[in-house]
Amino acid sequence: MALISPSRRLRRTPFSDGVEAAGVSAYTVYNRMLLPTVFESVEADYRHLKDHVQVWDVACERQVELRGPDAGRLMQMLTPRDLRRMLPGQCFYVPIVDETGGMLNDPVAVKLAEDRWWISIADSDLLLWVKGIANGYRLDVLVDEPDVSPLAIQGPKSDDLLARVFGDRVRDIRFFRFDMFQFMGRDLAIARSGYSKQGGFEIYVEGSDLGMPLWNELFKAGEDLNVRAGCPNGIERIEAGLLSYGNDMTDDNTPHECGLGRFCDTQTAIGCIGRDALLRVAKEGPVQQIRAIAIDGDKVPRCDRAWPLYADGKRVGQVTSAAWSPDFQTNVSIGMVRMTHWNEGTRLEVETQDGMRMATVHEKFWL
Ligand code: THG
Repeated sequence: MALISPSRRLRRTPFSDGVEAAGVSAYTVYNRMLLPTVFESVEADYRHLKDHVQVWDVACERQVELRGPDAGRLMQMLTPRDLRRMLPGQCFYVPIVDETGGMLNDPVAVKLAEDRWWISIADSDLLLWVKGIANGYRLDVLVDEPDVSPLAIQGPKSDDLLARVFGDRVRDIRFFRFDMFQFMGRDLAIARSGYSKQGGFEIYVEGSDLGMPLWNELFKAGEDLNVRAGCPNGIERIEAGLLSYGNDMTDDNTPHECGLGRFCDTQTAIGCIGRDALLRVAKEGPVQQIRAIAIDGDKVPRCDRAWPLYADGKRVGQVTSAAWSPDFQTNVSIGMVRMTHWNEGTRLEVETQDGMRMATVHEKFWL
């Protein structure tokens, strides 16, 4: 593919200067912002992520802030996950659905206070939907995109790196919880979360002016830990079964089709806009679902389009993300498979742009 032309519509991040100095070699566009995808090579980045520690510019995970007395009510209107027991200091992975039960986004909800939430969004224009709901229902809440840019620290040495910059208290942060820490006299939320299964944190950097000072401090502190700039890794996230909105699912899919039923409490999520629709589809159960799919043969080409899945020449689904896994010595992939063919061990054919391959359906992901 040719290069993408930079312009004001394609936003840089507070860390872009650091990302460029670190030798980024490819970007994608996410929420109209730059998201690095490769530094050395996807395979070399993968090895380093699993063995050391990386700093990821994930500023493109923009925040939709809800502020005011109706913030909690609005948040519950957006998701079928029951939020009544969620406390300030917690993060929840929440499917967001429309009135048909279709997925609009799969963000992390961050509860800062009863009347203040951040929705850390995947790649879709959720701000517009949320503003529309808030205004349409005349809710007493302010909805906007604050100057907050997540910086992820991921990999087995994440605790050691962050403890050097923020103190040993970071080691006490529990999974999907956050606590407040100071940097240059300013308060930052740091959560134990992130788009990998290698462990780590996400720093919600509030104020673009802190971006490069924090970036530089992390690299100085982590020199002997072999810290590097990294990014969500296309191999590791497939091994882990971490879904990519717009790739692995769209607004045509329900959370149940996406395997996100464990994040839905549709019976008790009173107020959720998609509740009635989801109660109807949940009664029948989904007729297709996300699966891990191992693809035979050597390294597959880039999965830049949906690859049809066939059984006996009939279409039974599609693969939407795929990569060669050095650790598992197979091509790992994520697909949506019809009920008739979604059981463990089912053999299928997948049509890549370079031809047909045999593949095996799995009921569990690799990590
Ligand atoms: N962190 C933050 N914002 C984000 C992402 C993130 N916004 C965009 C995108 N990633 C949203 N998608 C996901 C997908 C998976 C997870 C988080 C965000 C995730 N899932 C774990 C899992 O499925 O194993 C844990 C879920 C749980 O147990 O609650 O972490 O990464 N800030």
